[in-house]
Amino acid sequence: MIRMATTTRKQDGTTLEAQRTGVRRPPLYRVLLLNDDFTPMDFVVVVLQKYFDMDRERATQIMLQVHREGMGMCGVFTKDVASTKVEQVVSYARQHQHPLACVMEENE
Ligand code: TYC
Repeated sequence: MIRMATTTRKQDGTTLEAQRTGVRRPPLYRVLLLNDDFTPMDFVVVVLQKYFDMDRERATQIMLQVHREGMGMCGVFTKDVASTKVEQVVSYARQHQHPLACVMEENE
C-alpha cells in the first residue's frame, strides 16, 4: 500500500510525523438531465427506463421534475460509468432527432 507522510517540525527541534494511508475513495459523478421545449415526455421516460434502470413510475417522476424545475438527477456513478451513460443518452436522443441534454458533474 502507498503511504504518504507529512512531517511537522516543532519549535523544540523534534518532529511529528502523521501518516495517512494514501487511499482515497474515487470521486463520484451525478448524471443530470436538462429540460428543453422539444423532446417528448414519453421519450424522456423511455430514456430513464432504458439507461438508468428505473420503472415507469420512477422515470415519470424524474421526467416531470426535470420538466418543472429545469434539471433532474438520473443517478450517481463512477467517472467512467457516468461518462458512458451521458454518451449513450445523447447518442440515442440524436438518433431520434431530439435535442435532449444530459451532463455529468462531480458529486462533492
Ligand atoms: N419539456 C419537455 C416537453 O414539454 C419534456 C422534457 C422533460 C424534455 C425532461 C427534456 O429532460 C427533459 N415536451
